Amino acid sequence: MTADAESGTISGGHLVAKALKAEGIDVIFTLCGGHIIDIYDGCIDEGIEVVDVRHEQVAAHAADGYARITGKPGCAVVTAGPGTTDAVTGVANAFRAESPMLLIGGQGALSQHKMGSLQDLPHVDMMTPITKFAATVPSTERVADIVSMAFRECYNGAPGPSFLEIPRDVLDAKVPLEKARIPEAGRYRASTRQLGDPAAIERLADLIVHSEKPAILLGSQVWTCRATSDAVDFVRALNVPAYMNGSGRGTLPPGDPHHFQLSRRYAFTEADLIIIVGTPFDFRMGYGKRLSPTATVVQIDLDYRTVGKNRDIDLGIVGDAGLVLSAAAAAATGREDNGSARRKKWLEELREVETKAFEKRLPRQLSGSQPIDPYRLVHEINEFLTEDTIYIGDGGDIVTFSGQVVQPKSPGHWMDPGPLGTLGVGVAFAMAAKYAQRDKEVLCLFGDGAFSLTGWDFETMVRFDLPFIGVIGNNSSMNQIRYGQAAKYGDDRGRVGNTLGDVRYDEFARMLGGYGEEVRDPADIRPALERARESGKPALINVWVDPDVYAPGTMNQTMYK
Ligand SMILES: Cc1ncc(C[n+]2csc(CCOP(=O)(O)OP(=O)(O)O)c2C)c(N)n1
Ligand SMILES: [Mg+2]
Repeated sequence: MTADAESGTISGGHLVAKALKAEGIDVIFTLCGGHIIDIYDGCIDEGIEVVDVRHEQVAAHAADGYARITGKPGCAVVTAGPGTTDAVTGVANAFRAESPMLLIGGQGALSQHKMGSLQDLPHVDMMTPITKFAATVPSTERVADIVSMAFRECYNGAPGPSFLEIPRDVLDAKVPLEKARIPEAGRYRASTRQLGDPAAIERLADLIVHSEKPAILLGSQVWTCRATSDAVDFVRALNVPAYMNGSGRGTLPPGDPHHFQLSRRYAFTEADLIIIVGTPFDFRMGYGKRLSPTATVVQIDLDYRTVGKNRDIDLGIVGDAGLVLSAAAAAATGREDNGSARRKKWLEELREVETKAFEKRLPRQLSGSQPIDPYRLVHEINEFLTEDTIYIGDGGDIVTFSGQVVQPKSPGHWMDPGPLGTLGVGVAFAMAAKYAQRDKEVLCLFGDGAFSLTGWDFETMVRFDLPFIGVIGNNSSMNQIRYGQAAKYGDDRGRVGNTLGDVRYDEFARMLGGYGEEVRDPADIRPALERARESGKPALINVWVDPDVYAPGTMNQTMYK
């Protein structure tokens, strides 16, 4: 027991730590500042570990990543002013990715409000458009109360980030324990899971039972809702081919008869029923324009604002992916014939398209050319992943290649920034994933440009003994942007603002106490990955890839058309 507890008082920082503990949070990601140190002191008492990083953007991305991996909210704590502005990108990324995290920012003392105190900025104004809730904590007594309020708001509809600023005098002051409201674990917020309109679920069951050619897209919310087994049961019971995107990847393992990937465009053109689960009609979905105009379209989402946005739908259901899919499966199973046998031919048709597309690309994946074909690199990574490898993609063109080839073997084992497309999430996501799941292997594929943005936090991975396998697809360029520039302005004038040095990231890793090696021959990729695995250290394998080869996904981007 601390002296404060003995004296019957408690400070704001200790109240923060108690509120975090009530959420089951066991770590904060932070970069220090005088405004926030009392939170660290509280964390010591509550047994919450303080992981101190080298850039606040990384702290915020790590909180986002922690939320995705654990299903608990993540927390980042940063100082006032530049500490908070540095974290904006991480919060924004979590906002677009629907990831529940709390950013706590310091603030000048209330007693110096608007007097020009050190690092004073209007944080709440800045954070309001990119959070579900942003507020100032007005008094020490209310610190834990408002933290619990922020968590409640994180889970309103589709989850997302909250922001609180705590003025220095509010944080440091001590109040009598009995005056502070300290919400108790499990007693201050309710589950927000919703089943959806029962009539709509009956209708979905009807549609599926009568469909000859259905297809389902399992998006990120399938993972957010931890709906893996409900989704798997649904597609198996009703014999529906499944495509996956975002964090929904890995819901079904590769090789599963209902797992499809390369035939998606064909399926969405030929299907008579398309069920979109937990992913918006945004740029990744061509704003919903690429679906067959004659198909019946069903959209299931946690957020009512997403349903029917950008294109009309035939049936919308606002609810939890798992609850909705299991209720629909149950309703359909009650019918005399749920139609699953009739759909056998449709699955065979799609499998054929799938196999042809795979075989067409295979020679590229096995290419022995030097410099290395990026397809070969991502192929080797895909072969190397185990059921227990969490895969992270952080880069441009190289990650676009991997999106086609790399298939996570288990649910929740795929991490990408999400629709904000933020470069620089990789080290932070690796940090959060390894921290939360020590028994998992973590592999991150970086573009050289992406790694450079936040790469210094490789040192944090070393300091906290968080081994992971980093692979840099090094083309000494920002290739995804270069492609569009070359297409628009020609090769010469297109080579501006996108050229990076030939940097030895393997040496950088070794300098910081990690493992590193470089690869030029494709035959050396696999052995290098294995040595990185065996090193038991944070590792960077610097793979020189051909800078003049672009991913089809990059070449097809609508922004270049
Ligand atoms: C923070 C951020 N800055 C800029 C961009 C724009 N951008 C998208 S892809 C890309 C190039 C990335 O280069 P690299 O990571 O080396 O991958 P490559 O395309 O070369 O494979 C850039 C700059 C972005 N998405 N995020
Ligand atoms: Mg690059």
